Amino acid sequence: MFENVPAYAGDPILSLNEDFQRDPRTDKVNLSIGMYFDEAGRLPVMSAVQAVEASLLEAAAPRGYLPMAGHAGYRDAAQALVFGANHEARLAGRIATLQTLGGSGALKVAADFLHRHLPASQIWISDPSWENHRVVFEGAGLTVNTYPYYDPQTGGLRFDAMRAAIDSLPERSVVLLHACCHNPTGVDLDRAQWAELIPVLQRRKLIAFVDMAYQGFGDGLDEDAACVRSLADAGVPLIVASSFSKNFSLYGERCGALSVVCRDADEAQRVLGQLTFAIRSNYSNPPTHGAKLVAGVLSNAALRAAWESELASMRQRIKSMRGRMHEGLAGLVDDVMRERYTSQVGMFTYTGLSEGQVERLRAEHGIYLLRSGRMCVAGLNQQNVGYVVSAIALVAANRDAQK
Ligand code: KET
Repeated sequence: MFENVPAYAGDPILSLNEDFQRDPRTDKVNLSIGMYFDEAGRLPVMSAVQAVEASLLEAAAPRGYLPMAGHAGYRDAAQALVFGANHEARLAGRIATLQTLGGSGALKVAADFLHRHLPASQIWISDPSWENHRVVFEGAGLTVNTYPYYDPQTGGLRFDAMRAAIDSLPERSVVLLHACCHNPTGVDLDRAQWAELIPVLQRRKLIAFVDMAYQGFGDGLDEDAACVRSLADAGVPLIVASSFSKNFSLYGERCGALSVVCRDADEAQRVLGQLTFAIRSNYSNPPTHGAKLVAGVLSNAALRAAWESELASMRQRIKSMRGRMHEGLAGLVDDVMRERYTSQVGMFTYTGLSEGQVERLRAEHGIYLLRSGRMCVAGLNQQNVGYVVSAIALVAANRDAQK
């Protein structure tokens, strides 16, 4: 029956992470997957999460089904975190928010919704974007196109080309934007660029679809969501996929949310209903545990403050590792390759290393980056950063051996 099923080539991120786990070398360094590791190289279990978990264990509550749209307290807390507690659209009941299986689940549920209710609309993603964007959207039947984004010459943004491309899209096209800490490049729009782009989306009658998987890892929780709030203020039709995987360090609990900002509360109710149907037809309803953890932290002032401060120190630690790379590489690589460690933001730096150089880092030094040259800076620490600097200097200096 299944003799003609071809082999799965594997995923460029998750399969590489599995290769890393199997690598027997003791000095190996995992800079591949977008996960935050602490100074000791471990995934943090945040103290506020531990406190809620202890109380859940104590209560030993029964495990019924959640509603299809998810845990009510979680949905409300997730919405408030994305839009700000007092955003007008929120107070007016114009935002439909549902609990999803991570940020990925939000992308998939929204993609199913778009495919069913706006079948003529195509989606545009940045060039480059997170590899799985194309996979999820094409998997849901959408046609995926790209708009210019990254400039390999400068390690920065091709903003004019990006804006011009978006300014020429057909009405009702969907534009996927990264709220902050762009994956894979670490290159974000600044405030002035958002202010220039938002009227274009509005005028061209486009739908903004914002992926926010790294809220709190750029400049701060509110700062990182500023573009989402400006889009909502401007009345641009808006879909937001958000995730607690990284900022709560709850990867395996699959905690995400999908929010759609509508014109009025009635439209929001109808959209919520159709999104609920998309969930029912995919996996029926979401799991309880992670939702209770997140809702428990966000609804308690003291735990929330503890979480925010722990997240702030994670953000600071990433910045200090960026500084260490920048300092360490002085005189060893050219300035364009070096400056990006401090000019780019969030978990990722697009190193500009070639595929051949990335392969040498893995084969000769046990240092894992994505083939695209993306480095997860959050995998660096005081112990390994010097080793990574030296290895990059070695492979970057030997240009003849690049391919
Ligand atoms: N969006 C973006 C931009 C993103 O980087 C990730 C995960 C997700 C969504 C998915 O989030 P989740 O809540 O886990 O469903 N990115 C990292 C892990 C992965 O590829 O799955 C990464 O890029 O390494």
